[in-house]
Amino acid sequence: MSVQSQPSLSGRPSLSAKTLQKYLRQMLTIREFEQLGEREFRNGLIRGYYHSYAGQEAVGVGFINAMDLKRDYIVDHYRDHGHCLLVGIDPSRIFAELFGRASGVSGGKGGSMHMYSAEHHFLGGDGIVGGGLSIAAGVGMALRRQPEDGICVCFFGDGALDTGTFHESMNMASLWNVPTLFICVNNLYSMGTRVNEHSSLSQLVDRAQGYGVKTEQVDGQDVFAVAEAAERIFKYMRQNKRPYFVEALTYRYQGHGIHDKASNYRGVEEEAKWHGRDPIKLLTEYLIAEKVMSGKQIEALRSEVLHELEAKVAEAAAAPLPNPADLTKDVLL
Ligand SMILES: Cc1ncc(C[n+]2csc(CCOP(=O)(O)OP(=O)(O)O)c2C)c(N)n1
Ligand SMILES: [Mg+2]
Repeated sequence: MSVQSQPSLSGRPSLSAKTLQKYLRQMLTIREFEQLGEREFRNGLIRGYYHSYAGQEAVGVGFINAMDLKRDYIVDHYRDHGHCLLVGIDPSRIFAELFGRASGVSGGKGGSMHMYSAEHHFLGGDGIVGGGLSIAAGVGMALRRQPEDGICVCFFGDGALDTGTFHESMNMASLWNVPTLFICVNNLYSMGTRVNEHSSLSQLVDRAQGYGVKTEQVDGQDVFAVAEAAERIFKYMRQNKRPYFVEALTYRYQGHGIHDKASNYRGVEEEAKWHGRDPIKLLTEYLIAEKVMSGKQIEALRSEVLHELEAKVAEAAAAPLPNPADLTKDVLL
């Protein structure tokens, strides 16, 4: 499937105006959050790594809104800030984690890649490529033994398909009927390596099908398409208690991490093409065409979101650093 050949949203009327406005706010929040985060990295408030989710917002919005976070769980990879926002973690606690503050969601000891909130059923980002897959299979197995029909959702990149744990996890999840939804976020690159240079098969879904797992591709730029697929897949999984594999086709706007300019492995033409199908732009155009919101209202919403997030940055920056005495607390020794 070439998502770039589809110029506009698929436009399913099943989503109400209220839902679409909520999705727009969420996508704008993620986009603005990442821009503020990168700004604060450059200002020296954040050290280490920063992997932006900008460009990939519709994938998280479509899937996480379809989850029931009273009974479902997420296991994530390191590109995790947007997902933390979507499960309802206060942005000041996410910024505080990035700033290494005690009020951070992981007590300021995890940083960008290791956000964690059991309370929000968010079982962590992970700096190890593929590291979440077997954990997600295990969580799914535990959920299968409980009466609530819960599902574990695992997000990972195209690069994770090249790890051994991908094959082990798919095999056991299929064999033991584990209700884990494996979402491979194919943003075309694993660091600077293009997907056709690291995957022997051009269709990533084919790599999961070998384990007898149901698969599908979804246009990750189109929030309607993601939301529709998510609702249908969750229904199937709750009824059938089976794993599922989705390849979400999308693009990351920034380099792999904040230190990567991406200019040595991809061109401006490719970037421009994907920006032409930006998930926020597509939804915005749809809302204006359908007279759900005016351009002015959308700009006002963007400013409101930015204003709110700036206050969260200030709150996080004023928070204290962790107590050195807590250094080994929450650490398995
Ligand atoms: C096991 C392991 N091998 C290598 C790395 C180094 N590494 C960090 S990110 C990355 C690329 C992963 O790309 P992908 O899975 O496509 O995710 P994306 O960054 O595109 O979201 C690599 C190779 C690592 N962190 N862990
Ligand atoms: Mg990738």
